[in-house]
Amino acid sequence: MEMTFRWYGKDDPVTLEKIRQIPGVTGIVSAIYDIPVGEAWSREKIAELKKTVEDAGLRLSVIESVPVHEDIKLGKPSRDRLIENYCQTLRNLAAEDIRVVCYNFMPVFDWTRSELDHPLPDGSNALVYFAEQVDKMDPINGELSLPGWDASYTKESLKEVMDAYKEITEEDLWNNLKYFLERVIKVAEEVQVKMAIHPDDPPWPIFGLPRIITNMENLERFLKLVDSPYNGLTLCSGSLGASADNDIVEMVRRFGGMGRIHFAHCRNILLREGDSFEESAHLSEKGSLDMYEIMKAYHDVGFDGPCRPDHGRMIWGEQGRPGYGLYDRALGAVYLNGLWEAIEKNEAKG
Ligand code: DNO
Repeated sequence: MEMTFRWYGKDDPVTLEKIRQIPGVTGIVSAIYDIPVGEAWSREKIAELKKTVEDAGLRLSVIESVPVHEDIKLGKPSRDRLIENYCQTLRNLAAEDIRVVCYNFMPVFDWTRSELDHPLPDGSNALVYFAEQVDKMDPINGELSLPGWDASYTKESLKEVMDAYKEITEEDLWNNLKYFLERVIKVAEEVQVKMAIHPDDPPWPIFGLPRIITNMENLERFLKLVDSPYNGLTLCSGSLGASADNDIVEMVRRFGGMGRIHFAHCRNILLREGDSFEESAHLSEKGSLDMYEIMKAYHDVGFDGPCRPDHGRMIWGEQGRPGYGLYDRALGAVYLNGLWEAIEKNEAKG
């Protein structure tokens, strides 16, 4: 297992120099943020990102994300050209020896929360999803803009794309995903880049938009759409864990055992009544997930891919990108590495 950390590029207040000082973190998870969604990433830009990371003494381990254009998810005629661009990006990433790509297939909105700085009793702030607040949210006219959301939409273009989804059923989305995978995975195999879909967060439909990468059964279905080792998962414990019906340990054992988890997102969440949750600290006792059992499952299946902590709280007065400050994620990385060391040493003793 390689411990990694997400870095949002040169504008990220959490610099590579700081990340390098977190004990046990060797890999960087990043992306190119100034290329419009749908265009191919040039080899030069990829090489530049890689060099920046390597000059700081770290390794560019994963691209998160190469975003999928909405026209592909909607199955529009323009998708063929956009998929070809996507494939070209994969070829260029492979040419720079980048081997894992994370992406998602959530219509319009990436991960969604109702509040970004909800105060917790210990004085820290956390991201929360309170269903009754989300139900009242108006994504088109509302004020909330989440760090994972595409900021390039105008009100009009957002309305247009949301309207386009009114015609799209879950089955249509499955078909469009299959169409995408049938083309992209062929190239991923050729150039040996592991594709790792990120589950939907939260794992249920929001704002009337369909969501399909949500549970065990659907993950099975996803992996069968194109049954290739290059068609794999980013197993995000927090995203899937937001539904109490999802057993993360079982998922890690099942899909990790098949060699289909290419990237592990390990974070804890505290479930509340009625499809609501808080993003707690990583420590098992602070949330609803047993992080020890999750790491043990990764260890048992022989997982040797990249892993990262995720969505830290804001602690010690830190200001910054919600979920992506330095301190709490660093604590998360060190904690996960601590669990891993203990598990490894225990196993070695027999
Ligand atoms: C949230 C992240 C997601 C993830 C994308 C992958 O913090 O896990 O934004 O990067 O869904 O495409």
